[in-house]
Amino acid sequence: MSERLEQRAPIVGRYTVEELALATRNHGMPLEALALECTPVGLHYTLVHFDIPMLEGAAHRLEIGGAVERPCTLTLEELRRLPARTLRVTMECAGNGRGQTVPRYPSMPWLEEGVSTADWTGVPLCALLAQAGLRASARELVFRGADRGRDRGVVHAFERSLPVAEAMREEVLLAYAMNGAELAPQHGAPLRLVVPRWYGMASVKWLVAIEAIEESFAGVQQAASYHFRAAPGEPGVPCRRMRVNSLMVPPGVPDFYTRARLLAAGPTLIRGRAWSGEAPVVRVEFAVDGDWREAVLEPAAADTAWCGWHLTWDAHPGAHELACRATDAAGNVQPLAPPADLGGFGNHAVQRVRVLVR
Ligand SMILES: Nc1nc2c(c(=O)[nH]1)N[C@H]1C(S)=C(S)[C@@H](COP(=O)(O)O)O[C@H]1N2
Ligand SMILES: [Mo]
Repeated sequence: MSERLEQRAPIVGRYTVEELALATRNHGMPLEALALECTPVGLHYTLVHFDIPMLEGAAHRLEIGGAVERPCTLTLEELRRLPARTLRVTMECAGNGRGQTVPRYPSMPWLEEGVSTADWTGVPLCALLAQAGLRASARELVFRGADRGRDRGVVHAFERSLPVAEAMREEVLLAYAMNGAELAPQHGAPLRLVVPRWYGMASVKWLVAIEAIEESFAGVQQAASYHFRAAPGEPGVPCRRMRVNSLMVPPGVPDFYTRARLLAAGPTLIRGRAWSGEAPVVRVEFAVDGDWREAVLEPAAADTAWCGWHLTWDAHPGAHELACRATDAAGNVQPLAPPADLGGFGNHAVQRVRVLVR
């Protein structure tokens, strides 16, 4: 499918006006918010492909159909009456880090801030699918958002699918609340899917329909976009679980324009967060000018959320480059350089922070 669709030409060098427009519409989490385990709604990163639909909760309907015994239409009130679950979930955009790749795919030019953690409340999807009577012949569930636009030359609604086994995981939620409040418009009000451990594109916002299908879904956002491809023409590997990654709170104070960090010499607390959608994080290392040492790992609040880490660094005067690197229980380690990827997906290379110690 990818062959037949438009592909934008890669960019080398300066950021374009189109990238700037995407970067001002969408936004990342300011890295100082890594100090908080749960990201306040206004600081949570946002990624919106088209326009934010302004939906009314009272008028909202969720349709469940396709390969189910009992197709149905649910109001938000009906969903709220079902047993709810709240989960702390770290979500990261699959394109996070794209802005640091060379050449760059023309899309949201995240540097490293397209990640956040929130408490999502809603109905486990598996309960609704059981109620609707999912047929044994069903292979995937397609989730449709209310937003529409054109990408890769095709006008479409934002739609993504999950294989039945993934959709049936008890932690997959139809969420109507975030951090204890109704969803904000930019985060999918009044109803969205939340797929813990997967990159953010799976968590369809402004959810209006779920359809069980007996084949694999061929929509643009599923079959063409969101594939790891090292070279043009490759069928690619679909982006699914978040790769192991970590970030630190940039220490000291910033220079306003360059964001370079300034700090005083002496013992300095360095702290950050680490996550992986594949397996629990088991190790975080920290480097000063390429010299690696162990950080102290803190327990995660939930296995669907990032964990904290910290250490004390005795900062010596001079210009230094700090870095952090996480490893998960499956043996995945962050690379030192971005993995080659045409779409700029899954860049989990170590974060580098330049500091000037005085
Ligand atoms: N309907 C719809 N759902 C969507 C998107 C979108 O553009 N439309 N963007 C996806 C992507 S790429 C990401 S990373 C997450 C971001 O969720 P957030 O903005 O609440 O952080 O939403 C996903 N769900
Ligand atoms: Mo994303």
